[in-house]
Amino acid sequence: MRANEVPTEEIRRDPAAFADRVTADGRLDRRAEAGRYRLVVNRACPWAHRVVITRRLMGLERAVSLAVTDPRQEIIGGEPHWVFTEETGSPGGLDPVLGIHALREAYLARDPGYTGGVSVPGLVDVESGHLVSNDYDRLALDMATEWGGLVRDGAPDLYPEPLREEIDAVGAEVYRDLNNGVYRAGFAPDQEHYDAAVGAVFDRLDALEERLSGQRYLVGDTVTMADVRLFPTLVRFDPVYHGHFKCNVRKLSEYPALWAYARDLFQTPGFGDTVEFDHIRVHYYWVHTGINPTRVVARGPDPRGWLAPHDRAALGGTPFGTGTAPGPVPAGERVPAPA
Ligand SMILES: N[C@@H](CCC(=O)N[C@@H](CS)C(=O)NCC(=O)O)C(=O)O
Repeated sequence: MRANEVPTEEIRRDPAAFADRVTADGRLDRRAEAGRYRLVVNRACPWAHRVVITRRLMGLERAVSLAVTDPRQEIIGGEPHWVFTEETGSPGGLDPVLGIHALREAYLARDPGYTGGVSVPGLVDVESGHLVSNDYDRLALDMATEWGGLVRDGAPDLYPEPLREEIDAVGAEVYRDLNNGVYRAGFAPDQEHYDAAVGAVFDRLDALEERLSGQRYLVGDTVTMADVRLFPTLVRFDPVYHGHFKCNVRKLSEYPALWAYARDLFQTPGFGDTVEFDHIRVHYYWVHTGINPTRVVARGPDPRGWLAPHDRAALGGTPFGTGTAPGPVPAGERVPAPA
């Protein structure tokens, strides 16, 4: 199903088309080298958002540059495609580094016969223009654990060995019921599929509310990949999933612990400074014409609520453990503060 079609069956996710592994020692497919790769994202996309947050927490901004596509996909050959536009800062509608207009050009550079879907995030080899990987999960995990000498001094351990099993277990439930669950609800082809999906969304939120009432972070005492996985869905919940995807049993802001947890992360460097609410609202409401044919973009809610005090420090824990917070967002990558 394409994002601009009326859903006729349950949403299905294909495995990543290209999934080359990038590591500091190059022992798998490719070597991580400063300046060699460009990360193509869209600020609306929650899957891309996880890689953007990880890149920033690990201080990889200088090593891997960032290319941001327009939240409005362009129809090319009948399908919506991620493109670079003047309006979102790419002169002449071309990415200044890769020289391409549509991300699909990097897929085709990699495989001229490629006919599958094109998704963000995409890691592109700057010199050849080839897509290296669109495997968001692996890209984020490898940046967190495999980019060795390229990460900043004081980078946190987002995937500590002793907690990996628990991070993966929590992450699998969050993926099924929330990250992907909201899409299953929003693109449900009928009442039955919607009821099942929306039930799972709120059962999971209820369980997380309980878990996060007694602890500051999802797993352990510091920010981990489990939080990086959950945050992009929470930050989109009230602006787009509540209305556009019909996940409206409750708002995030009606869950005291979850809402405070989400604000705590939002106010932690590396999280809120990667969120662009306008891109989120415009992308979802404008592109999904199968479920919102008028393309009218909903206005609310007022994003300033994200800056309210969270009072979560009393629960203990510290965001980066023995590490430190990332520095300021590089010029050219700043997003507007909620206003
Ligand atoms: N490729 C992964 C996740 C990435 C993904 O779904 N990205 C979305 C944007 S949020 C995308 O680019 N979809 C293609 C499209 O919208 O045409 C998957 O299919 O599960």
